[in-house]
Amino acid sequence: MTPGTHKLPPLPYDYNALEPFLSEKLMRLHHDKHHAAYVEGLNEAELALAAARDSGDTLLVPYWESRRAFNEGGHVLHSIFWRGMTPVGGGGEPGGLLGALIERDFGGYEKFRAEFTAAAKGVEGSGWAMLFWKRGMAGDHLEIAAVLNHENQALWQGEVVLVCDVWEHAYYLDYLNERAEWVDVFLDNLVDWEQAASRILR
Ligand code: MN3
Repeated sequence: MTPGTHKLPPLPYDYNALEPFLSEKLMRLHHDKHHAAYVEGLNEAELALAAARDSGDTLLVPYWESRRAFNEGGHVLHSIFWRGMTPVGGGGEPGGLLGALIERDFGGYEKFRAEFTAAAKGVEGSGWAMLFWKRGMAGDHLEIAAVLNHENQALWQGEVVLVCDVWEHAYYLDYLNERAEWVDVFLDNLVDWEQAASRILR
């Protein structure tokens, strides 16, 4: 991909499609301002990084690499986050293969739910609760991580299955400071488990 040419993808549903759980006002702000800022920041960082490399400015290279990682993480995770929610029939306990894997790797949906919620609450400041599919010598399996900011990618070597945004901009307008209430609503009413499962099976 040519550096500096990332574009903000549209939401996969209308801005008001997730009401009453997420308001149109919050969705417009979150997508059109916050996600857009990460796309802009990623493009800026890619161009500046290329320029710094061309000019041989070795002091600036790590700075722009760090800016790129932050903004790329934001762009990628928001893209997964939007697709991981559905206006119709979202949330609750998944069936199928993902349901079976949650049973195998967490000992059941309720235990998964408690662990995911704890990760979301445990993020200090801004970040994400993440369910990811880890491939490794111990065998492929599901894991949960509390991700600070966006870019701590070392944590989730593997495929991101589901993310819940717990930056304040993701819920404050509708839930004020009640992050736990937002995470409950996300899990009980919004998660698109079919979409999440497809991220493992593809
Ligand atoms: Mn966000």
